[in-house]
Amino acid sequence: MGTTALITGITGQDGSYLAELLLSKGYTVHGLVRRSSSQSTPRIDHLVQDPHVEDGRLFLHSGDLNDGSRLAMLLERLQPDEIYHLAAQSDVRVSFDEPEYTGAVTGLGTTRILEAMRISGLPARFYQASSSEMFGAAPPPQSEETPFRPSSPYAAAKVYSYWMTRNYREAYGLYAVNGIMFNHESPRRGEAFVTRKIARAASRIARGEQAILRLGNLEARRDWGYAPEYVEAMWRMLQRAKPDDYVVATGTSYSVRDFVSFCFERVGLDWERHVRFDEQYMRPSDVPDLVGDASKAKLELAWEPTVFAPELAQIMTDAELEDPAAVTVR
Ligand code: NDP
Ligand code: GDR
Repeated sequence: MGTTALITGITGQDGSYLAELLLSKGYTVHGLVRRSSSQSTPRIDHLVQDPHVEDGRLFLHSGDLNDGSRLAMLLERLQPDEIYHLAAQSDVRVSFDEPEYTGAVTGLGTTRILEAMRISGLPARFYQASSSEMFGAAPPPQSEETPFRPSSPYAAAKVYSYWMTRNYREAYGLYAVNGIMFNHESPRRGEAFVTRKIARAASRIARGEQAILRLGNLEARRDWGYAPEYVEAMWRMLQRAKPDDYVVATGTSYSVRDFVSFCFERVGLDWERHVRFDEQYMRPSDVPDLVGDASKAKLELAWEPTVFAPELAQIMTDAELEDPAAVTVR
C-alpha cells in the first residue's frame, strides 16, 4: 500500500497544486470539499477526469471545518498517513467583516482536526498552513524567531492555530508542523487577491474589456513566490524525521505598485493611466512590509525558490491573456 494523504482545502489554490504533486508521487489522495450550491472544484476537475488517475487514487469527501464530528469520522475511516490542513477563511480583508466566522473556521477548525487525531490515536503527520500574516507589524526580515504581532482577525486566528499545532506536538507528541508561508500566487489564485486582480485587469484592459483598475494600498510590500514551489516545501516538511516549523519565502519584497507596473508592462500599457485609488479596498489595519528569511528551509529541507515577483507577474498576466476562461485550471 502506498502513502495516503488527506487534504483539507483541496479545492483552493494550494490544495489543487498539492493534490497534483502527491498524485505524481503515487499517493492516494483524499480531499475535503464543503457543500456548495454550485461547483467548487474547477481547480481539480482535470485531476478527477484525467484517465491516468482513474485507477481511484483521488477521492473527494463532503465536510466542513465547522463540523467536528464529521472530521473525526473521516479521519477514523480514511486513516491517512499525512494530513495537509489547508482549508481556511483565507481572505484578510473579509476577516475584518467576519471576525467571528474567521475565528471559528481558521482558528477552531484546526483544533477540531488536532483533537480528532489525539482522541483516535491516529499516528498521522499533520501540516498546518500558517502564514506570514502572523508577523503583522513586526519589522522585516521575519524568520521562525520573529515574535508575532498579528494585525487582523485572520492573522490572530492563524496565530491561535499555530500555537495549537505546537501545543499538540509538545503536549501529546503528535507529529505536527507549521509551514509559515509568505504570499504565494499563481494563475489559480482567487480573483479577489491583489496579484490575480491586477494580472486579470491588465489583460482585460489590453483587450478593451475593462477601462479602470481600482485598488487600495499601493505601498504595501509583500514577499511573493510561486505556489507550485511552495507546496513542494509542505511535502518536504512532513518527510523529516522530526517535526519542526519552517518559514517559506523568497527573501525579496516588492510593493503592490511594483506588481502593477510588472503586469501592465507585460501588456504594453502605462499603468498610471488605468489605475485609480479606491477607499473600499483599504483595511482597518494593513501589514506594511513582509520579507521572509527562509534560511532554515534551505538548510534542512533543501528548498529554494526559483520564481520571483517580476517573473510571477509575467506568468500570471500571460495566463490571463492566453485563455481567461480556463485560467484557474492551469
Ligand atoms: P484558498 O482561499 O484558495 O483556499 C481555501 C480552501 O479552504 C478552499 O478549498 C475552501 O473551499 C476551503 N474552505 C474554506 N472554508 C472552509 C470550511 N468552512 N470548511 C471546509 N473547507 C473550507 O487558499 P490558498 O490555497 O491560497 O491557501 C491555503 C491555506 O494556506 C489557507 O489556510 C491560507 O490561509 C494559507 N496561506 C496561504 C498563503 C498564500 O499566499 N496563498 C500564504 C500563507 C498561508 P471552497 O473552494 O469551497 O471555498
Ligand atoms: P494578503 O493578500 O492580505 O497579503 O493575504 P492580498 O493579495 O489580499 O493583499 C496584499 C496587499 O495588497 C493590498 N491591496 C489589495 N488587496 C486586495 N485583495 N485587493 C485590492 O484591491 C488591493 N489593493 C491593495 C492589501 O491591502 C495588502 O496589503 C494573502 C492571503 O493568501 C492570506 O491567506 C495569506 O495568509 C497571506 O497572503 C500570506
